[in-house]
Formats: sequence, structure tokens, C-alpha cells
Amino acid sequence: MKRLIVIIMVLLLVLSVTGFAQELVLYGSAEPRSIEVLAQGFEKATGIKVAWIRMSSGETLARLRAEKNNPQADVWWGGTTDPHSIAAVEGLTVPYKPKTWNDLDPRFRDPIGGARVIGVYVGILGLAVNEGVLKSMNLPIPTGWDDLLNPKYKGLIGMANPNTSGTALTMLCTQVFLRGEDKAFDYMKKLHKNIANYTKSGVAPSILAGRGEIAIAVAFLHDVIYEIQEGYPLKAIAPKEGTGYEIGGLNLVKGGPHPELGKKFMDWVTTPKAQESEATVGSYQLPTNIKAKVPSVSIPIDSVKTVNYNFKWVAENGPRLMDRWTREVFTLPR
Ligand code: S7P
Repeated sequence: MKRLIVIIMVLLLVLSVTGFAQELVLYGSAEPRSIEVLAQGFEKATGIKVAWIRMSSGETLARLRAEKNNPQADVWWGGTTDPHSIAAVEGLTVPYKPKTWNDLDPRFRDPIGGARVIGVYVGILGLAVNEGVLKSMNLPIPTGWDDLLNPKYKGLIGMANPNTSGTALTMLCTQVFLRGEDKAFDYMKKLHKNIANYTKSGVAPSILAGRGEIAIAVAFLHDVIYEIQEGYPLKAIAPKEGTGYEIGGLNLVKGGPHPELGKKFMDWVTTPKAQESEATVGSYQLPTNIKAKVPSVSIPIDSVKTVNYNFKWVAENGPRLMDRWTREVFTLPR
């Protein structure tokens, strides 16, 4: 009997050192509620604990670069594809095809090819408009990107900084795909004059618009729908000229401490159950697993005029565009 107790104790000790004690380290770049529901779901499904933190997409890229020689995270979920794809090109992540691969929509599962970024959701870029603020100032409701250049909107428009925010980088690239690069920069310079503030995160401007601190925000439309449900007086507008969209990214960090746990998470987080859990916390992006239910309030991508968003091109040119924006736009007086 004594021997049996000793064996059990040794086994428990070994398991606690090798298996049970392991904790997945997750960097998440969507809203905290969207990450938390996944961390809880994964833990429930597998018994594996998750330590997670939320950073904007560009911030996460900066962190992975800083940790290159001593990676701290196993997996990066959420945020727009572009910073994920820049990380992939820079060798900060490794390709992995989750077991759900065949159930993921071929249009969205592999935005830059080679399974270097896995698409987990789709979101449409647009405007969050506080009509009350505009009406009180006798100003028109914008219906497209060009309308935002009206000098009467000076100080009334918010967007995030493309260096930290995936949402804002999507906006900058949308203008490039709509107009060509030089004309897009002319547009951004003119728009700059109307910007009240460049925020760090992509959702912040629509919250400011909801509170009436500004009138118009560049935002993902699913975030605007959530804010409307939360009671903010906003309208979601898809710009008439055509708009950009994101594919939410998923990536295995190169040299992360627990690659096997990272792969397990990637297998699980792309299942219908995991993707459907997002709508339970008000995250209304379109799921990429074709077996997952689409939230009834989500805007189907086919119902909106979109630009031809070239994710591969952004993977190569994104850092250059961000640098150009900082030099040519951000530093201009307003
Ligand atoms: O969670 C909502 C969401 O819009 O946030 C992500 C976005 O990239 C995060 O923020 P930043 O702009 O601050 O990087 C989107 O991927 C996601 O749909």
C-alpha cells in the first residue's frame, strides 16, 4: 500500500511538471471580451489553462519583434491579417494548418498563402456616425470616404494610428487599393486636417463618436453594431466608393514556449463551437468556418461594395506604408 501511494505521488509530481502545469500563452488583438470567451472555452474543452493579454494588432507585432530572441507567447489570435502577415514575412511566426482546414472558407482561410496566417473571421471597414451631433451642427451625414474631406468636419473625425492599430492600417491600405498609392497619400493628408485625434486602438474612435465627443469614426462595422446594441446613438455606414475588409489572423509564434499547446489551440479555435462563442459576447465578425452559424446581425460581405484588398501586397509593403504615413501625414500640422 505504501509503495502504491509513493508511485501515485511520483506520477502526480511528473504530471504537474510536464503536463498539467503547462499554460498556453496567448496574445490577442481583438476586444478583451472576445479573447476571454475563447480562453475560457479552450480551458473547458481541454483542461489547459490560458494566460492571455490583449494588445492592438500593431502593438503585438512590435512585441513579437522585441521578443524575437526570447519568444514569450505560443499563439497570436485576432486582429487584422496585415500585422500577422508582416510578422510571418519577418520570420516571427511559423505556418501551421489547423485540423479544421477543410472546413474553413477557401476565400478567407489563407490570406497570404502557405498557411502563414490562418483567417479566423471577416470584418468590414466603414464609418460610425453620430447623426445627432451632425444634425445639431447642421452638417450633412457622410456616405463615403470623399465626403470626409469636407472642411466643415474639422476636428470631428476620429481614426486610430496605423502604426499601432490594424483597423487604421486597413483604412490606409483601403485608400491605396481604391486610388493608387500616391493619390491615397494625398487623400490621407487632406483627411488629416479634419482628424480630432489618432487613437492607439481601432475601436476607440467609435466609442468617442458614440459619446458625442466627435461625430464620425473610421471603424469596423461589427464593432459599431455592438456599440449600437450597447445603447450608443450611432449609425453604421459602408462607404459608397467601396471599402476594405479585414480577415482576422491566427498565427503560431516561432520558438514559443509550448508549440504543441499552440497547435492544439489553433485546432480548437477554428471549430464552429469556438467561432460561434464570439457572438455570445457581442463580437459580430463573420466566422470563417463554413459550419459555424453566422450571427443574424452581421453584415454579409457580399452585400457591400469592397475594394480588391491584396493581403499579400500588404504583407510586403505594410511597414513601408506605415513609415511613409508617419513621415508624410502624421507630422503635418492640423
Ligand atoms: O475586436 C474587434 C476588432 O475590430 O478589433 C480588431 C482590431 O484589429 C483591433 O484592434 P486594433 O485596430 O486596435 O489593432 C479586429 O481584428 C477585430 O475585428
